[in-house]
This record gives sequence, C-alpha cells and structure tokens, in this order.
Amino acid sequence: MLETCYSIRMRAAERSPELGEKHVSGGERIGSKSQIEPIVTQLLNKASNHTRGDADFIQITVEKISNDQIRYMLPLEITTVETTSIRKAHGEARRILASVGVSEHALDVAFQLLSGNQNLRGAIILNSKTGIRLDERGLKGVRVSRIDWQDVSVNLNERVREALALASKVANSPFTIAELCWSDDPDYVTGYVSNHDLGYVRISPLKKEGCESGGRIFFVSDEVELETYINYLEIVPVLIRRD
Ligand code: WAQ
Ligand code: MG
Ligand code: MG
Ligand code: MG
Repeated sequence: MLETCYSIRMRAAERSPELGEKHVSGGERIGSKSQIEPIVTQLLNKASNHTRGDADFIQITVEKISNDQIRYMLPLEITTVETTSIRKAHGEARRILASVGVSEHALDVAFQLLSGNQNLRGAIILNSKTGIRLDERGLKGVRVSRIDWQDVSVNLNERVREALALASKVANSPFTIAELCWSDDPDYVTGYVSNHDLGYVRISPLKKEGCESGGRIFFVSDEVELETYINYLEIVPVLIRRD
C-alpha cells in the first residue's frame, strides 16, 4: 500500500518598481509525509537563490492528495537540437511545431507572447489553428501542479527533471497539440518543443543571455474542453515513472 501523498507548491515574488509584483520562481512537487520537510527545504532554496531576483514574498502550500487519484506515466524521450543563432533556433522550433499542425499565425502569436513577456507565472493556452488565447488568467496563466517523479533519483539535473515531468504531463492530455517553452531566467537560453509524437525536443539558444522573457505556450485542438483541461493540468496528480 502507498503512503498518503502531499502536493507541495512554492511561489516566490519580488516587489518591483516597474512590474509591481515580479514573479521570481515557482515549484511543484509530490511527496509522502516524511518527504515534506526535505521538499520544503529544496523549494525554499530554489526560491532564495534565484537569478530573477531577491524574493520579498515566498509562499509554500502543502495539501494532502488522494492516492487513488494519482496517474502514472512515462517521460517523453529527450532529443537535443543545437543551432548557432537565436534566429535558427526559432526557425527549427517553428518548423517542428508546424509539422504537428500548429498554424503559422498561432506560431507568430506564441513567439510574440514569449518574447514580450517578462513576468508570466504560468502557461498560456492557445488554439493551435486560430492563435486565440483561451485561458483568461492574464499574467498568472495556468500553472501545472501536482507533478513529480515517482523516484527523484533520476539521472537529470533539477531544471531538466522538472521541465521533462511537466512536459510529459501536458503531452498526456488528448487536447494538447504541442508545447513551446523557454525559461524566464536570464542565465538559461535552452528551451523545448514537445508533444506525444515528437517527444521532448530541447532547442538552443531560444533567447539572448541576460534576457528575462520567457514562458510556456500550450497549443490545443478545437475539441478542447477548457475546464477539463485546466483541471487536469492544475489538479490531477501525476507521477512520472522511469519504466
Ligand atoms: N506550469 C505552467 N507554466 C509554468 C510552470 C508550471 N508549473 N512553471 C513554469 N512555467 C512557465 C512560467 O511562465 C515561467 O515563467 C516559464 O514557464 C519558465 O519557467 O534544458 O527552466 O522554470 O531541457 O524558468 C526548459 C529547458 C527550461 C530545460 C524551462 O522554465 C532543458 C525553465 P522556468
Ligand atoms: Mg520551473
Ligand atoms: Mg530586490
Ligand atoms: Mg523561471
């Protein structure tokens, strides 16, 4: 029998003269009772030593979840594309996303949103054909939560481990056409495109070193049931298993 599990979430923000509340960092984990303390410590460290700023506000939320709601899934396969310029990397990402049905217009909208946003806390949901934004969350976006590895000793660094788990959860919804992501952290220029058929395709460099723009776009099909989709992303607990 499984032990009771807990969802442990963190968000950190800084007071900024230009942006008001500036998003610094977020994190979402799942653990048993005895793992709460080390996970809280890890999330506090993540919030406190961040290249986006010095947090003025850190919130940690711990919630019990029902084990019978946990879904188990495999991680997407990782591949890596390295290019010699941001222009080429964007071209590669666009070509791959177009090949799975994202329209040129939706791609224009997506790249504009990620290039122009320096303070996005969650993901933006876009119709993959029309490029129309479907969530009404503004800068908050939709935060994928209740996601972790079943066994965190997986041989990947923290950033890739988190991103791969998130992308695998997102790709597992029948409404997801694809995802585009790059970090809002100024020191991290690798991003990815992903879906169930493509796997997790890392692409570099998607932005200039030092730049704080970034975020996530979930491209969805016309059939999307938005409430069901957002509930899946935010609430349904998912553990990624290695095999
Ligand atoms: N749910 C939805 N959107 C999120 C979440 C989440 N749980 N976490 C982050 N985002 C959005 C939000 O808009 C952030 O500003 C943006 O994504 C970037 O988050 O080398 O580090 O955590 O394979 O800065 C990808 C490549 C790294 C890793 C992505 O993103 C690799 C990264 P960050
Ligand atoms: Mg993250
Ligand atoms: Mg400060
Ligand atoms: Mg970040």
